[in-house]
Amino acid sequence: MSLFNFVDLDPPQDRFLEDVWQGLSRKPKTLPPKYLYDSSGSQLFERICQLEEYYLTKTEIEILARHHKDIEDLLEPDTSLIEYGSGSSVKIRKLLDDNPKISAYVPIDISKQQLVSAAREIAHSYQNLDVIAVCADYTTMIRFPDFGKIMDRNPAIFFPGSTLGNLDESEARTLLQGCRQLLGDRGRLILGIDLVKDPAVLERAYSDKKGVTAAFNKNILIRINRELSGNFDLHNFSHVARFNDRFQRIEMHLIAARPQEVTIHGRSFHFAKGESIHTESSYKYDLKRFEQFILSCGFELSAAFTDPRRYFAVCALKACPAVNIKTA
Ligand code: AVI
Repeated sequence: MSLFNFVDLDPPQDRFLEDVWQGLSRKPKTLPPKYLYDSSGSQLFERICQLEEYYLTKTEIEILARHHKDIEDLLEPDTSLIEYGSGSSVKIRKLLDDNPKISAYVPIDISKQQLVSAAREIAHSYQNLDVIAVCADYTTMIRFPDFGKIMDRNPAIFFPGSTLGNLDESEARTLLQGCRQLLGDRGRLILGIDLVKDPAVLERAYSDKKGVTAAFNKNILIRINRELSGNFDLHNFSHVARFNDRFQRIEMHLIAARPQEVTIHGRSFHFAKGESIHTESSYKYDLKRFEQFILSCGFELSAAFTDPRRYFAVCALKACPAVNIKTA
């Protein structure tokens, strides 16, 4: 009989108002990208993943489908597969299908409802698999709960979707070093990353013809108006996505069309004409540099699986000794 368990680590609540006030007081103005994902934002993101221009999701799924046996070969028998930011647990099926090495699946997500329903569906589809759903913020996790003896098996983390790319270098390093500490010396990490390519392809992917990405970006202003008594006029802001060559990242901005004052929970912010709010960065990687970067986090690259256009890579990482890394 397989095990189903739900563990609530009670992730800390967001500080939405403080973060918005702080970001809009900065020069240049910013808003933390995590606030793009309320329920409307998450639905808009699902629609982005279906867009013709947004190649990331489709390409990653194709790579997982084509290379699932190669990935299985890199895992140890009796693996606990831990997924960071599991959401609807769609991609994981490509790894779980026909894979006798995985004996437990541990989805981790901050959104309790979606986590539990997706985990139940997985448990239903894979009857011999132990499923331990953990409600937590994976960016701050320092240990795994001991249910199902997750760490007595061979642990591997699955972190798909190029979500790592939404972190800047120091945040990405902290996250990977955290994975390394959690996994210990025998850990594996399977990571999806988006690769550097023609900026025109990137800008199209983040500025689609139907305007879904623009709606996704502007939704953060709607959310501020609704939840924080804001009075943003959406007609006064436009969505812009541009490639920043120096930092090798796509940036999403909301640009003020005219000078204006906006009030949020009684506090006023001035916008000059053309002033931007930087809402998200999405870093694009070069495989050679990525290999160097992960070494400094205690991982070496075992394999990188890419698509024929070399747009995206699913990387298999293995723990190795690293300078300045504390091991578990
Ligand atoms: C979730 N993340 C990997 C997406 C990305 O491509 O950076 C978020 C996104 N922003 C605009 N389109 C998609």
